[in-house]
Amino acid sequence: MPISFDIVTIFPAMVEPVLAAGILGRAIESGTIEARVRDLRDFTTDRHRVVDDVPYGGGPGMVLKAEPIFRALDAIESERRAPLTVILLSPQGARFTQADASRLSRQAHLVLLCGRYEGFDERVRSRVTEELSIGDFVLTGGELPALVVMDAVARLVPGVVGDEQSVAEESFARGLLDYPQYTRPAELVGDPPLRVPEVLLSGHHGEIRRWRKREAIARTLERRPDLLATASLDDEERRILAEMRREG
Ligand code: 9WO
Repeated sequence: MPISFDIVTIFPAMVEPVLAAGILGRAIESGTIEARVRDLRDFTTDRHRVVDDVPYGGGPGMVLKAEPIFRALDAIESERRAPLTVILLSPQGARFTQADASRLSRQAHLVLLCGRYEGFDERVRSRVTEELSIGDFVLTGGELPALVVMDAVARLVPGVVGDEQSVAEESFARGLLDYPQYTRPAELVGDPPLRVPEVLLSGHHGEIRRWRKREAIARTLERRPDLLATASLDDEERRILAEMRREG
């Protein structure tokens, strides 16, 4: 059974082209994943298809009404005939991490709920399974974060990314930053010329493997030392890290 996503939004046009392009687009086309975009206005009952209203207590801006969202969730639930996992994207959510992506990629179905304006009627949260944030900033809506979460989850589903090994071995899966990568040509002309590190041209696979480990660990130590607390390192990597720490 392919993993399936329902994205609830008042701007389907913001979401649809992203689902048509690239690796996600190919995975949807081939049926490896399923995605449906639900226009929240289709779940209103008034002539003007109103989804927002003024905040109780006064104040600036508009708040997304609860009933259209409840009707959208009821419709999805009836189709699925199962309780829903509903993810709300907001700056108030828990920080979304690779571990969340991995956990969510094992679910059969996810609803991604995109907000707009100054927020949701708080009662919407009674139907929300988890609230996620992709970072400490405010956007104009939850659509881009929903696509970020979907992209990170979908690429972990078997068959979506061609090379399973690259997904399994990528740095973040193990809690390290990537090692530097190069492709042809071996030298870019200029002053100074920019050369690919000699070891990568050497054909010594053992040395290349160790160089990449050293580079990944050095970068992580330099830029994201917090990751090292939870990284899953092998014996050789632990030795390299200990040595780098000793030598400062
Ligand atoms: C806007 C605003 C303006 C004045 C006073 C208070 C305010 N709060 C907001 C606000 O948080 N608007 C949100 C816009 C409502 C929910 C959807 N929006 C959103 C989601 N912006 N940023 C996100 C988001 C989601 C996940 N990760 C990072 C950001």
